[in-house]
Amino acid sequence: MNPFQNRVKKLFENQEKLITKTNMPVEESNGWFQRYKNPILTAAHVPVAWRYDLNEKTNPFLLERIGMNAVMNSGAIKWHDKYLLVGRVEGVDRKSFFAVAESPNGIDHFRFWEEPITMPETDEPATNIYDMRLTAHEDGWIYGIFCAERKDKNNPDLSAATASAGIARTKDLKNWERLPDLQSKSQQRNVVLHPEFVDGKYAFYTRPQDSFIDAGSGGGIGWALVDNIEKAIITEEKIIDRRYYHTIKEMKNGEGPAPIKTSKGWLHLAHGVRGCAAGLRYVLYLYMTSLEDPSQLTATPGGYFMAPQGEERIGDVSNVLFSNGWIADDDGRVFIYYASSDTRMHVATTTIDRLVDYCLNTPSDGFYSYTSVLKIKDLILKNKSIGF
Ligand code: M1P
Repeated sequence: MNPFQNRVKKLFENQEKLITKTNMPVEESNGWFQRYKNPILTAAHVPVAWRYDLNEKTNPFLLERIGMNAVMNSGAIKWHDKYLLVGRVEGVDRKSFFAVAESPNGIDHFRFWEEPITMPETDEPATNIYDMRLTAHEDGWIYGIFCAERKDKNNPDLSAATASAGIARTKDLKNWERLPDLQSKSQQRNVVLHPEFVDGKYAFYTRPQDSFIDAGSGGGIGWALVDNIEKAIITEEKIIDRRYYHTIKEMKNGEGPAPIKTSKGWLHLAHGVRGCAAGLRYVLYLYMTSLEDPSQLTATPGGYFMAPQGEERIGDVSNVLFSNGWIADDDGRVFIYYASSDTRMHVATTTIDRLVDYCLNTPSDGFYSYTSVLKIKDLILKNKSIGF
């Protein structure tokens, strides 16, 4: 074996070591979920053959030809007994694309499929596509709803962009049919398709926003019914999960993955954003809605469910947790797939029962320090009454 071949061998061996590393739970104290030690997908997990020209004649220095920057915000689905993530892979050129990674247990051994997804374009190609939410809809298709970003042609500012919801569907996660983007009066990001028809229509969780970055007057997570998914147009949109002053979602919020149906209602995971001296802080929170009317809130536990911790706090966009994928397994376990600081993917595990209990029994935000103290005193009293 010549030195070039040796180095190629090493590249594959190192990656194999990374992919096959066993992931161990780390100690947690609040009972809500279980974090794991290792990130499950990173730029280093992206297949060697996507990055290197492995021919000694054309790449004698064995340089990486196509650099990868991050694997983050991934959609998730259980498919033929495997745990699949549709990762947002971001190259060093700042462009994101989608690629499926598969694990036998949902916790480690995530390996990318042979090729990234070739997402068909609409008539107006998007500059960047990212953050796919997967929905196995009762109409029989698996939908991927994602952000399609384009240069704002009406704004001379070089950085001005528009965000809209791209829609595509598949039966095998390999071949995708692209449908026209969701039409809406405002820009949209973090749009999610509800898994069931509501009043015979497709139902979307939306996130109207004034501009590419600012939610502005878009009051929170919205809800809209659409007649035809092949030409999805929002005519009416109502806000179902508002933003409030001095809460974890004061600046912005957005639906995470498609909600999970439980006997107690629809379980939702979302992200909330607040401003602070260090910039924006993204955390994850939960809420529930009614089975009869999924647009009606039934439980709004106050505060965050998960916040960036330790090394999760550092990355390309620091102080961010973001989730657009979770899997509810048949045995009641839930795998929460979340990205930290727009850089890497992690998993946390929990159960439906724990999440529902959390939602129904965690006090809502009372909006004042005074009400927070009252809630603590209530709990102290309750504990005193049983001798603690
Ligand atoms: O950088 C943090 C996140 O910012 C955006 O989310 P939102 O629209 O709620 O602000 C998205 O671009 C997301 O991809 C990113 O992780």
